[in-house]
Amino acid sequence: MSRRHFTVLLTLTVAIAVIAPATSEARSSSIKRGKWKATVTYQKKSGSGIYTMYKRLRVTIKRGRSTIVRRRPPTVAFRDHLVSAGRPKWKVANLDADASPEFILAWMNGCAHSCTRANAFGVGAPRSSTVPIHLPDGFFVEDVDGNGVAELVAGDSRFSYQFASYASSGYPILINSLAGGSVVDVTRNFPARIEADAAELLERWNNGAKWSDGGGVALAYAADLCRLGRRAEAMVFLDDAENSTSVPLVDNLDYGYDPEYAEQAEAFLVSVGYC
Ligand SMILES: [Ca+2]
Ligand SMILES: [Ca+2]
Repeated sequence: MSRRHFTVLLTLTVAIAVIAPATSEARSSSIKRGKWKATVTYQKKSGSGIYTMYKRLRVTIKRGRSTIVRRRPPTVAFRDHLVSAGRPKWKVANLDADASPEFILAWMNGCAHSCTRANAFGVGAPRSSTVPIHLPDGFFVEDVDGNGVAELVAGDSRFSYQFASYASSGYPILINSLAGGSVVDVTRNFPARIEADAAELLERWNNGAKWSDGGGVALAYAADLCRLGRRAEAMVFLDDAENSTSVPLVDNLDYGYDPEYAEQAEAFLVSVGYC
């Protein structure tokens, strides 16, 4: 190489180094299970600290050297599905009948509350290779009935802000199964867990919610009762709650006693399939 060519090349290299974005902003996170390895790569979009946003999520799942899945997280019912507030995190479990692990990627999509979105990347049947699931802040992977197939356990995010502030919202237990390749609500198969959840909500009610901003806790308790086949008891409870606790009023600026609380709470529980 001539001196002139070397100078041009050096100049170009320096120019590219200046123009090119810093590669330090590319990130990745991996998890291993046996011969399987799942990786998500992503790039910093904006912000800092716990407010950092990430973009361009890409997932690769390998078994040994073979790539089984390589794709973006699936498009689901929210626009910013490729944006994550905070780093995306992996969980791994066996979610269906075959012995291969499933990898679950969870990320926040930037909304204020109750907006963790998780995606299960199954590595069994091709049809179920990606299954979008919608769960609130924090969910657990747990084999609830000990049959070797894990379920996803959380509170039902649809109850957020219902008849209560966010902090005072009540969330009935929700148990999802992905055993068949799609998301199925199997909560009713676990009445003992619903009973335990109802007992916690009733304790919360008696320890304060019954006097103020308790519309969400009463709603969640009634939801559990309905799932236990105790709808009449749930309706009596909501009628009593209407007279004892305050809820956000229609204008959302003040709290008070809403004479239509019980009726509206029942309508909500019917609309989400509890009662
Ligand atoms: Ca499996
Ligand atoms: Ca199970």
